[in-house]
Amino acid sequence: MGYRVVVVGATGNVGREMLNILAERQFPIDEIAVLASRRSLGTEVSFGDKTLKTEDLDTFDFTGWDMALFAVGSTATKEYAPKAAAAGCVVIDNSSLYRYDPEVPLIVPECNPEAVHGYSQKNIIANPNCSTAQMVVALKPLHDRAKIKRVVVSTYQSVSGSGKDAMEELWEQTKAVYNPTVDVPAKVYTKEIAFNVIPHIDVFMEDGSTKEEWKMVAETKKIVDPAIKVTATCVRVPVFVGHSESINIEFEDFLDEDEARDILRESPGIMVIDKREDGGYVTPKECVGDFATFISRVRQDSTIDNGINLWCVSDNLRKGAALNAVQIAELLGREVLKKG
Ligand code: 11C
Repeated sequence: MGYRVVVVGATGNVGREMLNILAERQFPIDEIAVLASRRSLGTEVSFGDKTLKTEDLDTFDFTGWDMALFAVGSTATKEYAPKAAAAGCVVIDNSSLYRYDPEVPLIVPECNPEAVHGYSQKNIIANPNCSTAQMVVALKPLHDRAKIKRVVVSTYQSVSGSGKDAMEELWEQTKAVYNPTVDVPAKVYTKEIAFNVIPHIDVFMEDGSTKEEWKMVAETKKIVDPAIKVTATCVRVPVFVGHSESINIEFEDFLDEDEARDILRESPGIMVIDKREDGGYVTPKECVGDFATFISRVRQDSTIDNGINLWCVSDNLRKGAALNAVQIAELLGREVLKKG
């Protein structure tokens, strides 16, 4: 026996990846419904070798459905997730709406799978922000060994994190560079993204940081350890898919770079590619479509007593969103619903 699963926001970047990953991982499904807003209604989406027609989120009855993977913005989530949850359908939500709610577990299955049991407080589980998800996969096993005090992270985030319109904007601006008669003004971003980098993701906060940077701080604390201090600078780069992060970690105890590499190599969800030679590291282009979080450039930071630097790359639509949501669904099935 399998599950009755709903994917909400099935026509977006993340919704489509959720369907791909549910099919790729052969998630035990008896019935699947794909929902979209009125605007995308009737659009067809692929699920394995099938084509599914989207149904109307506004009128859908969640009663009798086991779980709903939400991949819509916070406004639609606010309206529809409580309806699904009240109907007895467990919501796995990719928006930021519930992430910081103490009654909603925020889960990266490699880090805090035990938190799944907290789902019943609201019948909702939150999926973290993409830049947090890949970072905590790397931090958690190192924290278990040498206790992390502080993390300094700089991100290089792909445009797919902002959705399909942003991917289109990068594509059109890139082509326009070779055709000076065409002007493609910035719409999604505040400045041109083609052949540029923009140190601004999400809205500005009062302290001068951005919400994306704040999310990395708050979510790492909730998922790994509230004692870890994180300072982040989040930057958009002209890459279609795949977020990269330069991470500097200060530990309480000394951790040798070889041991750090070995720990990461043995840890779930991580692939270490670290050859210290030309091309012996992973770039975002190479991680697209993969499940792993890739770690390269592990090395001692000799400017502090107990420091390690590393480079972390992952497919933001997968580990950063859809894959993590499906892993939560698998965890919920295995530990709680026990149907599959
Ligand atoms: C980006 N990290 O790359 C964002 C996208 O809170 O789920 C995901 C935003 C979120 O723009």
